Amino acid sequence: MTTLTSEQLEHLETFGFLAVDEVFDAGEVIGPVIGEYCAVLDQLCEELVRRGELSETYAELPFGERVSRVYVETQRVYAQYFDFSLPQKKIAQDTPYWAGPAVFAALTNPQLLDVVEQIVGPEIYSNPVQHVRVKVPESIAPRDADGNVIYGATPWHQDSGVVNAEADDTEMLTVWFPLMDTDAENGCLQVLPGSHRGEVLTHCSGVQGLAIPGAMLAEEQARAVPLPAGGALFLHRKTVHAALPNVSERIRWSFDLRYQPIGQATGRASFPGFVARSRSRPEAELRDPGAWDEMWREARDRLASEPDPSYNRWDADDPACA
Ligand SMILES: O=C(O)CCC(=O)C(=O)O
Ligand SMILES: [Fe+2]
Repeated sequence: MTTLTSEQLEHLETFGFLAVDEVFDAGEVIGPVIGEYCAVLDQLCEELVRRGELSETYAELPFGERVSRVYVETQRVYAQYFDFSLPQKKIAQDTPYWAGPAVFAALTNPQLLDVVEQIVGPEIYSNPVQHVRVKVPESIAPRDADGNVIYGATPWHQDSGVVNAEADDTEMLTVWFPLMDTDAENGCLQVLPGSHRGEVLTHCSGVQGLAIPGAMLAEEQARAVPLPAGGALFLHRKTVHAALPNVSERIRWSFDLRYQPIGQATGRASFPGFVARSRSRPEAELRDPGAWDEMWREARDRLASEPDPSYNRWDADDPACA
């Protein structure tokens, strides 16, 4: 078990982030996840070929090259096919998502939860704000009419800013980890050390989602956080962070998960979270990956017939966004 030192816990407390190079066994956790996503991509390719949108399935290529070929040939991004969360808007009965057993095993990995427990405490809830992010190199990435990469570098934001204000006091911990070694070239995260001590800042809608205006940030203080596969970055909910662009020749692939003490608001009440670990009531822990998938299916069915929830508390015409 990785035991965090008091220096590491102090670092998190003081700077709002902590990078740990060895959290879990990369082969044990990431291998099956990659295997599962290869099957998801396989399905996607078959579907696109059937619909006449892709010339061939590229079945012989490894995941990264295959997904890149699909994005380049179709000039589209299929992020939602891989994600284990639903979009914030326009959810339909057939909105794709992937909540498979290897992904569930990663979310509930005991080595990962051992570290989370040292920060969040022994009663751990898996917050439903969680994503897999596959980013193809910016040099070949599909772009919108204005030339912006469609699924590019995540802009500066706080994770508190992308959930409802009801979760402002929730002790939500973000756990970001790469499925491959990441560095400044292939688009690792960057943080503003100590920014978690401030308020929840104004977030404005932009091409890549909600973003804090540059004028509110001391960007020159940014610290890139490279990480090997098997390592993780832990972030306070108010730590300002962003991703660097993927200027490498390969994909950049990561998970971002959030955990919090059981019983606190998640900030996205219409999405399903679950008890990942409970030392006081172990029988409350969710252990069945099929049940987790079912929870997402039910949420999708329900949300498909309901108005879109809103997770953005700021006005588009907020003067800070002008
Ligand atoms: O991986 C990214 O590009 C962004 C991740 C992020 O913002 C997060 O983990 O909270
Ligand atoms: Fe984030």
